[in-house]
Amino acid sequence: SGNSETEIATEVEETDSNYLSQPLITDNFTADPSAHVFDGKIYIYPSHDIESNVPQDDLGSHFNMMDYHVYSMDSPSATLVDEGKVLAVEDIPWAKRQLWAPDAAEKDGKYYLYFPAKDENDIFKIGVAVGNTPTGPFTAQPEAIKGSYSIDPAVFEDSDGSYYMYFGGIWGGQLQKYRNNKFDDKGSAPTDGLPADDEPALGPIIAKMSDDMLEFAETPKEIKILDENGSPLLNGDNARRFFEAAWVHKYDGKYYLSYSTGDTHFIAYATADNPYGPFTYQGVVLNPVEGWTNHHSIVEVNGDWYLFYHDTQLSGETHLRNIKMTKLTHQADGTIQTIDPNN
Ligand code: FUB
Repeated sequence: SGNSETEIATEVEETDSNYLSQPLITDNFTADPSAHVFDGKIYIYPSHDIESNVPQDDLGSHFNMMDYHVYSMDSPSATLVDEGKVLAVEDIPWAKRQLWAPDAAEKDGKYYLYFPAKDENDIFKIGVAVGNTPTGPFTAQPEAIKGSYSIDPAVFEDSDGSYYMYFGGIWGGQLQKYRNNKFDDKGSAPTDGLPADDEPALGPIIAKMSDDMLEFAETPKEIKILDENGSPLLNGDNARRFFEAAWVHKYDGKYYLSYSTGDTHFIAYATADNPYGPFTYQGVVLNPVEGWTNHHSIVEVNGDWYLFYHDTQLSGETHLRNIKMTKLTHQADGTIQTIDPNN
């Protein structure tokens, strides 16, 4: 097991017709791509996967990442440029390990890189690092964001100039250990702390950001995801309930919350008429990809919409992923056309 990074490029075929699209990066393993258009250019903020020989478990300990690179693209068909390493775990005073899925936001000419990491007690929190350009360098704040917990921050800029962070993920992401923003460790098995299967599932968490983008401006709230009858999705409904990887985009005045269903491996989505929801489940954006995790972003570039996602085409190893992109279609009735990663 364990391809070294130098071996990757020689192993990838030019194209492989078993896949809908090909890896964007072949000299590093990358995952969880958060894409944005800043100043007319595409920037991608992915996780940087590495082989650190930590054994696999249900808490994702094998996802033992140490730094972030930023990538840019002049247009959707351009070659990706590696802008280099922009933040490393040793530069984050409060963080000890596991730099998981990041996101970035721009406000008033400053750039904010948001990231989850475990602290010295192995508790996930969310941090922010600040830069003057989309490619950094980024300087981490000395402490994690006050009141933050769990993983997978996604910061959405609404049309009125408000910014909201969506975050959270169950099992390895530790969300099941919290209720009402309070930590209550219910045991060490991965699923300890989850609701019963006939109880409402845990939802992602939302908090409006402060004007300086460094803090939450309000007490974080849990988002409800409802089924077609207006009832909350249940914890046992693991083909539809939220697991991790929240992302929000706005299309035609509607808010689209997309997320991974984790152990059933879909990117699902739900819609609402305001950023807080409740959201109503609509269907599947992306069918399961190769590898356990499924994690994406959705972004508009010059009027066209794109899905950025990952799979494990280059390595065949669940923790050594490669990012990809493909077009996404909003249909006339507001639904998203389901994407199949394998043709
Ligand atoms: O990349 C590490 C973790 O795996 C992410 O934070 C999750 O969303 C999953 O993709």
